[in-house]
Amino acid sequence: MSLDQNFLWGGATAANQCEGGVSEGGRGPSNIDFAPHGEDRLDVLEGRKKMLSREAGYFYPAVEAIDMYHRYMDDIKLFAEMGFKVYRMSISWTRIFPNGDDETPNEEGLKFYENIFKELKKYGIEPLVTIAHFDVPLHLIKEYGAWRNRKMIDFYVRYAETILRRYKGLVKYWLTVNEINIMLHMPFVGGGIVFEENENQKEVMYQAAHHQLVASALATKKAHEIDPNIQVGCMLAGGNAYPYSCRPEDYFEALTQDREGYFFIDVQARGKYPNYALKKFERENIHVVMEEGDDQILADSVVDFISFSYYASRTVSTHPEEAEQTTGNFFGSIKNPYLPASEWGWQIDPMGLRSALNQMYDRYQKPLFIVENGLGAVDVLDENGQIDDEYRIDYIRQHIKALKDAVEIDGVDLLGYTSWGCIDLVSAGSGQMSKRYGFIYVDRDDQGKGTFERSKKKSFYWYKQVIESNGENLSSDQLDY
Ligand code: P53
Repeated sequence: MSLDQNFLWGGATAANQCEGGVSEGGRGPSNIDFAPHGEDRLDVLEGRKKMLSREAGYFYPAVEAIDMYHRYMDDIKLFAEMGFKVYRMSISWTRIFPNGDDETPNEEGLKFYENIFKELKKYGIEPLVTIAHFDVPLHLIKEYGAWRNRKMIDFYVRYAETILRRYKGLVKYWLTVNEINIMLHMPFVGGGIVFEENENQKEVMYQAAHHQLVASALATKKAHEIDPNIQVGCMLAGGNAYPYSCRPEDYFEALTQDREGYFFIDVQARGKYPNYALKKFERENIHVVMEEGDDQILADSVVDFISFSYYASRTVSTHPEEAEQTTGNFFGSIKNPYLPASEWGWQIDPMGLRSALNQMYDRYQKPLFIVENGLGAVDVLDENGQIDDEYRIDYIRQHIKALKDAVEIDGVDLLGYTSWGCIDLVSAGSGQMSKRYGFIYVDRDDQGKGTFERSKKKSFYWYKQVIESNGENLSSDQLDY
């Protein structure tokens, strides 16, 4: 058995990390425009308020990002050259509704994405579009407190309906909210949340999450009404937790941590809050205000497929003092003695991808889609100005082998694979350019210097061969680059 001939190979990006052009085409300001490079990026208290007025004198990498706003034609050409069948991207909310609560959409923004979709179609590339990828209009943050406010549901649904209608026939695959569980880990990035002093932060995050879940269900319903051919997916920041020991308590701890993420997908795929979550709210004094009818909304509109990002796995213990900690990938983790790690401490675990695919397929019995996977690494140009990124090839090769095992040996239903940051872009977590994921190198550094010029890395030629052979030829021995 091999992968289906229609398997969707491609790459993934997000508007906030690659477009730049933040004040062009009638676009309004958005949360990530105000997320600086450096340690303060994730601040959600006092510092954040300063950043929102750009008082603090930081460097804000999203402002120009990799200038894709002006270069998308050339970039799509490169994606086509690699043979992409699918390109995952996101729409910038404030290009469509500059303030978020505007009565009418911005035609220039709508046109911009229409041109992109038409360009993709020219090459036979299917767009996979995220409606909200770490993207909240600044005006909605300042006026309404962003997703903590129930009014966000209406603003989001109006935005979603506008683009679903406009791009009917051009876009078949939609994702409602990127990494919806990131709300619990990076609430400003995921939900535009800035905390007040001494408030119950968990309660705020779960309330905001409830609003996103209801909004996502309503958008899913609209999508199916507008075009029954549309396929809507949810999106989880994936990667499972291992128990550090075989203590039964450690096993249960791992299960509990996995449920923190699965909670969101349980609601979106099964249509109701799971009991373990309701019990947790009770126990931890988290009061989530739900309106009458919300249950029905959630039950009425479950997603068609389940997508997720996968970079690393985590390890947990009820006795963390017994083991060494690592930064993991924002989730905090114990160092797994069996796994190597990336330069950023993300623990590399291809087998964990096979396990995650199996777990999710067992749990939901819906088609899955790996919409992010890749290695953030520092690339160095050699004397000929080329990049021999065998480390990146090796990482992706191992993960492709693992997904093939999940499909071919275990029978998991997998729609496709889009590697993250198929072109170098700004890191969501750190704001760095030097944390590169791409097959295409972009001349731009952490201080905002560089020409934006694009060049092909060794992995570019390798990935082209992978797609050409539908995942059969994963070797990099014979590459002519
Ligand atoms: P960066 C944390 C953990 C897992 C995935 O991340 C995450 C994050 C946030 O950083 O985000 C996804 O750029 C996200 C992308 C992001 C990518 O992973 O921090 O959907 O926007 O760029 C990689 O290395």
